[in-house]
Amino acid sequence: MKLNDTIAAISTPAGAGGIGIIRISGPASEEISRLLFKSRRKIDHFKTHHLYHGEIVSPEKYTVLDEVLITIMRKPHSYTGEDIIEINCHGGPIILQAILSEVIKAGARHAEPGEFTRRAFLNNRLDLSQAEAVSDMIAAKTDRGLDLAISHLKGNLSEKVQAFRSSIIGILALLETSIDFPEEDIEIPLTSNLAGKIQLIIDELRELLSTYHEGKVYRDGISAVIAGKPNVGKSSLLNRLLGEKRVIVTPIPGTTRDFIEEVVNIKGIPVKLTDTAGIRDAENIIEKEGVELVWKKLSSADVVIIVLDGSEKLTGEDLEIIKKNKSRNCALVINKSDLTHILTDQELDSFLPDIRPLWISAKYGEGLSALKDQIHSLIISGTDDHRSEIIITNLRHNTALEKTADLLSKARGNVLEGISPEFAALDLRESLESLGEIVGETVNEEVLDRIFSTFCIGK
Ligand SMILES: Nc1nc2c(ncn2[C@@H]2O[C@H](COP(=O)(O)OP(=O)(O)OP(=O)(O)O)[C@@H](O)[C@H]2O)c(=O)[nH]1
Ligand SMILES: [Mg+2]
Repeated sequence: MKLNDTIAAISTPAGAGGIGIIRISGPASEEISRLLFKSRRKIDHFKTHHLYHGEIVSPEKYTVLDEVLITIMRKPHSYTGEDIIEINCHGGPIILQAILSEVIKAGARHAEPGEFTRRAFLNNRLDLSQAEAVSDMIAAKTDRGLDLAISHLKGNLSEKVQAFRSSIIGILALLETSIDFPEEDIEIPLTSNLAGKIQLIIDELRELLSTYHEGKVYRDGISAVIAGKPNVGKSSLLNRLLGEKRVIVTPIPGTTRDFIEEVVNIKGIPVKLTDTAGIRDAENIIEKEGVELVWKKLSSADVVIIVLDGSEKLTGEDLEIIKKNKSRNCALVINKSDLTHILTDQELDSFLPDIRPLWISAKYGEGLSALKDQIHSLIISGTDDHRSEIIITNLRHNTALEKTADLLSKARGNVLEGISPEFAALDLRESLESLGEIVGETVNEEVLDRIFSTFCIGK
């Protein structure tokens, strides 16, 4: 990938909006703007990081394309570390495209996905874990997911990684002294002391690694499937959790045929909630097919929400659904609590002794917060709920930290066995490399391509 040319892209989302932004980065940014931007003052006299009013004019046709505001952010104090021009124009797709094509004609090239951030990384404006946090911030599905991304962008994870690195370098220095001057009388800490120091780092790494489950849940979310016989109120429950009338609800059993999926925010967790067709002995081929699909869907769900109708007696269908899901991560909901209670908790106790049923009314919105609490605790157990700021959310980071911890364990083993210190030193050096992968000091082009290709264009 070329780094010395000038790139441009529309940085605002597709579609119409009040304002649209075109971003240009690279050495020719100012030259391109000089060609297209007309105002009373000369661009050369513009102060960096100030907004100026003017017009974008097509140099070939001498026509005004739009009235705009532009900002020059001169290097090195810009997002990419290069000269950046941002054109704030009216947010119509035709206007934006017309201005972008003039910018391209004037010498820029279309930016690839994530290329602005890639340049920021290559120019040391941020490290790789911070660059990934930029993408996570944009993709965040809940406020909690956003908080975690911001913490990474602020460099909290990078700082922690650097702290691990300096501890390892300290140990490595001790080992290397004994390798370099074996005959000299240099005091090397006792083997057990050295092993103890390595163990401390391993313990800290393992603690950080234990946050990954939670981090992944808040960043990527989980899937929950609502299941039950027809007419118990599954669709009503989805609508209620979503806060809008998304699914058709009628008193006719068999109303829902296909899966309906929506993401809802349950206590900071993005939950992909699926409403399903009611499970029953299907009468026709369409329904049979639908029910088959429900069983399949249930087998891959992170959480199953079993819904029963509290105003009716338990049926064979209810029992079949309970039986097939009781060993899974499930919540048991008794709906229609506003009607006369026919079902009792005691009755259910014999089938599901370990699960406390929750009475709700999907129709009137009763008992929903207890259900949300239960879904949250099914996913994140009490001990998992870390309040610390540093939480691992990214598989790549998790893998690198695991590898680091394994290499440190190997080094510790070698120290304890009294094997020549070269071996432990080698393991420690490899562990440093593995930590370096997180912040991007030891990654190759291929990894960078993979990471930045998931970004949006213009970021
Ligand atoms: N009284 C009362 N009625 C409810 C409640 N929840 C749902 N209903 C009613 O029960 C009927 C069925 O509701 P749905 O949400 O369509 O039930 P479903 O489980 O999706 O049904 P299928 O799609 O046919 O499997 C509708 O008439 C709802 O208004 C509730 O909490 N209380
Ligand atoms: Mg339904």
